[in-house]
Amino acid sequence: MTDPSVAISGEGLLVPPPTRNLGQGLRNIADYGLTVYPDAIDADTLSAARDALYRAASSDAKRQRAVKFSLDYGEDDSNARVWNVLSRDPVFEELAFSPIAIAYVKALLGWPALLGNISANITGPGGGEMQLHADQIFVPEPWPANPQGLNVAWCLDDFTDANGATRFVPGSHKLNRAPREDEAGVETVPMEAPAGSAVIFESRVWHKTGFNRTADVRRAGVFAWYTTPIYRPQENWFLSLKPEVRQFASEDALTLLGWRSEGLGLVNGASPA
Ligand SMILES: O=C(O)CCC(=O)C(=O)O
Repeated sequence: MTDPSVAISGEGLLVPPPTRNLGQGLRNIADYGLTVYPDAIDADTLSAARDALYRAASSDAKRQRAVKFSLDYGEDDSNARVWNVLSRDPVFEELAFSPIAIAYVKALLGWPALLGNISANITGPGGGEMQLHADQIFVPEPWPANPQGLNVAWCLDDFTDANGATRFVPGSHKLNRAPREDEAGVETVPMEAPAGSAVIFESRVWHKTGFNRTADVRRAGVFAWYTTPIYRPQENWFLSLKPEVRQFASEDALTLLGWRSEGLGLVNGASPA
């Protein structure tokens, strides 16, 4: 089966309506691979996170530390990625350790789980799209029957078709494999969502950053990536995290960062204290 739009549901590329209900959100993820949680952050947090992110991106650019991404995550002058936002401003702790995100992580992945990475993608005018992918590309195929990770995308700007909203192949998680090279061009649908929404998607659903076709609109999204605890986090928190984050972290946050654990990541056979 090479055409996921046929494999999925026969209904075309539909996305589920937004919901704040966890049960409905989990059903959406089971059916479509994704769900949208509207108004997931209050206006003050949204504005603080947006300011902090654009400040960090501009500081990176001034210091020639900007990280670009596009098709191959490399060669695009308009799009920018900001890694490890947890160490850039305390407001990002509210996203990484948000009760909404943690509820989905516990329900979908179980507990303990790990925060693999939290970074931001800013699309810029004319910015290219990313390669179609599933997030658990590091899991050898055949994949287990359950998702090994979960992504919570925090929309800090409105995500629109024109400004490069993340594009999905809804239902593609049911194929339980990564897209093949000859499937890079399959039909996708933009997940349009107002600023302040969280787009929550499981690790097997195919997706990519969309083209930014605007003349002057940027699109900032913070992507918090969580996995079951058998995977090494993408970010090496023990080396990269600002000490203050750990110092004031909740027990759930310490678990997500690997400073509390069960079974793996122990110190002398026990969870780090
Ligand atoms: O920027 C986006 O919309 C998607 C980002 C993504 O899929 C990634 O960074 O792996």
